[in-house]
Amino acid sequence: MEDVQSHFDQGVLTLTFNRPQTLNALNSELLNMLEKQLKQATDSTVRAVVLTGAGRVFSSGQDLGELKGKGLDFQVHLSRYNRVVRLLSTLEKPVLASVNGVAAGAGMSLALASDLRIAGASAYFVTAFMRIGLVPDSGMSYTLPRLVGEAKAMELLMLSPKVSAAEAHAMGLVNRVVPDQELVSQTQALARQLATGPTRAYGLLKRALKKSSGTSLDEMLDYEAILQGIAGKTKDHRQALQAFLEKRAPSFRGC
Ligand code: LHQ
Repeated sequence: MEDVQSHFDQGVLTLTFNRPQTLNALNSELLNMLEKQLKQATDSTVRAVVLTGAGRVFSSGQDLGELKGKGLDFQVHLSRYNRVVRLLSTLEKPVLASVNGVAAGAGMSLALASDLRIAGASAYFVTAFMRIGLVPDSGMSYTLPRLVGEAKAMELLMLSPKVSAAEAHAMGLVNRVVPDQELVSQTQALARQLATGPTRAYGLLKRALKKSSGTSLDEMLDYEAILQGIAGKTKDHRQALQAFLEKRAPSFRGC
């Protein structure tokens, strides 16, 4: 069985962490496979990506057995995580994390590096790093304060509490909470909605929001104008404009 299962349907690439015996703990093999599959997700037929976990959880984070067993080189290993996080962040199409059960440690980092998060009602998040005397990695010290603010991020990182799906929703950590039994269907429905959207514009939107966090309004106004120049030339924009004027629904092709 593959450590990351891949399923493609109607423009949606679903990547499922598949090591249920360790609660989908992330090890070198899984991360290498995830990196390879995310690189393939740049193909234009893929218009949305879903990350999720097989069995009862999303992911328990770094495989602690691997850390203990092999005396893993932290720097080499972290570069695997970092390549994956960079791919998630720069992939010019929506990435949706569908969180079942728990997302812990670097598993939570991957959920936070996605563009949107949908969670089952019984899911929870735990930063976990401090519980084993480590600092946040895989981008969490960047993504978490941006999502929940610095004070809350400090609390979640220092004290490592269990954060329920409802609490996560209230603090802006997840976008939607749905009944557990509807998580798969609602994830796929949202992913299909994204996969029929203006893919180029979504990609440019990702660039814009990423740029905005370290930029002044003045610089951002110029950058927005550059991106709009690109979006304004897409076929999707032109046909959506025409559709609006003709009072009919647009049909996005992703180009
Ligand atoms: C596991 C794991 C796991 C292996 C459960 N590994 N087996 C760090 C270092 C270096 C480089 C890169 O990045 C990082 C970042 C990190 O991710 S640090 C944080 C690592 N993760 C954790 O510390 C979480 C550890 N796990 C837990 O706290 C709990 O298992 C959670 C809260 C996830 C779930 O609790 P339960 O639902 O009560 O399940 P459980 O604890 O009974 O676990 C079930 C099985 O899964 C069990 O194995 P067993 O053979 O006894 O059934 C666990 O040993 C195994 N497992 N997490 N990360």
